[in-house]
Amino acid sequence: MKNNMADWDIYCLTDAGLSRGRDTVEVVRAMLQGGARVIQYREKDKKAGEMLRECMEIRKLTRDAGCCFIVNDHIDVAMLCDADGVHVGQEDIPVPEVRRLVGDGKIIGLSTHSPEQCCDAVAQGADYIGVGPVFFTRTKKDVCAPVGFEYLDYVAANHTVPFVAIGGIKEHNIEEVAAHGARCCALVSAITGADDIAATVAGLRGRLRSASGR
Ligand code: TZP
Ligand code: MG
Repeated sequence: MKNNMADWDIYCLTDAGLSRGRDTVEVVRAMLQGGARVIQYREKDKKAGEMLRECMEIRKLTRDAGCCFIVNDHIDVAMLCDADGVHVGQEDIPVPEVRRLVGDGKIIGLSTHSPEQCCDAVAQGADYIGVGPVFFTRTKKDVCAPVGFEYLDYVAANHTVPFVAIGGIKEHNIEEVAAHGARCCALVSAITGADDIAATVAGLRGRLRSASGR
């Protein structure tokens, strides 16, 4: 059965390059200590063998914690470790082809940046969409210009597909993002680069949940 996306709040992503030298599996352990309900493995500079090894370990940890586990880009790694789903971008394997590979039981997330991409994502059967970058970010290479709140407002007002706001979200602006309808926010650098990752995730969850009345 697909993971309960209604339960998602802070969507945590890994990024070894922004983790201040800390091991990715240890970073995930801290995210789980902070109460993460969904974690995405997103490593752009690792070899497939290392990714698979780390994902197998993360799968065990997330399963024990009842946390959803999503793998970015690598459908083969996602399937081999029995992740709950896979996340792709506009230039990756298209959603219908990903679906053929992973089946109906897995979650497929798609990054979107415009109303047209949102409509396409829904039509193609994405289970959730990424909406962003809301703010400027240095984390993603080849990132498009920030979409601001305009696109976020559009998705919140016009669609029922679950969505995750992303891009430049920090402790100081997460309540504003929630006020624009985001029940789930994805953060990379604000979490992986934090002194105390567990406390940061717990604090962000509290802020987001109370700002969105949960
Ligand atoms: N997709 C759109 S922006 C982004 C991704 C993966 C990076 C967000 O990182 P940060 O550090 O939370 O701004
Ligand atoms: Mg991708």
